[in-house]
Amino acid sequence: MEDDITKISPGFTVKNQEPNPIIESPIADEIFSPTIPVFISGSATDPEDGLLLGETYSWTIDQISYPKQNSFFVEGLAPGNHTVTLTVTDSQKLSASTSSSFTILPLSLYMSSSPNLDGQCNEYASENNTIHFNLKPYSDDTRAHVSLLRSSDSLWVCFQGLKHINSSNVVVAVDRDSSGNDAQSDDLLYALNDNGYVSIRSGNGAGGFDSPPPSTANFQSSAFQITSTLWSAEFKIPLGSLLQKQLRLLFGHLPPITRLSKDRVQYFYPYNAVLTSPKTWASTTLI
Ligand SMILES: [Ca+2]
Ligand SMILES: [Ca+2]
Ligand SMILES: [Ca+2]
Repeated sequence: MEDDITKISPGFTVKNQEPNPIIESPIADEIFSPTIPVFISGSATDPEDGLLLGETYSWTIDQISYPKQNSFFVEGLAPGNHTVTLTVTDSQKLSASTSSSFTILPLSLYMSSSPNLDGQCNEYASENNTIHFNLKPYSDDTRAHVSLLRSSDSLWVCFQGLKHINSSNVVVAVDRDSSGNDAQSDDLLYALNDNGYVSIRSGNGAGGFDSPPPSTANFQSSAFQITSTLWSAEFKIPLGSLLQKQLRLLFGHLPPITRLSKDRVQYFYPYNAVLTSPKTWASTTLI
């Protein structure tokens, strides 16, 4: 197809030029607190089209896709380094990309007094050193809320707003030495079932959590019925000699195993964590 310019200048071809995407937020190597949503924003111009709108934007963070828009907030990213990529496409289907890296700081747990192990989370609100975050949203976009603190010998985790899902498990996984790609024998999965059943499993070193726990794996938990559809749960996990150490932690609400499938939804923090892969969990510093 000929356009006006090629009619005026025979033999001269106007080549479509690629668009120019810019990531405006985060700025390069920006550092974020772990429990605050990260603002992602970009813009793009094109020599032929001018300003490009958000529907031509394609975002990924660590290869995971996000909505086609100019800006959005992202929650539940794991502590560590991340890469955000913006790809924009002009009206002639020519694309260009740009990337930026940013860092989420580890969870930092300062010493606190012990709460009451009663399945309720109200006393966490008045404790300065509590860390608060959400699990990945349920399908109706509500989300369970997690409060976390530590005392001299224990890690305390309180889950609020848990949906009743028959035979589901509320879990905390602890990688005590922050090592290894697969869950190892010293990596423990603490679980409280919707029916009140408590279990502890350790990693088998080959991608599973099916080994019995060590005899030292003391664990206490308590559940509380808030309404007919919501409950809360509180965990007391012994820290042993882990003062001043790095851990990796995973928090989640898992639908029953009978619903296991390729597209099984798991409500984790970090949102995209993998149960059997501690390197995807939340790096945590005990201070
Ligand atoms: Ca163009
Ligand atoms: Ca309590
Ligand atoms: Ca480990």
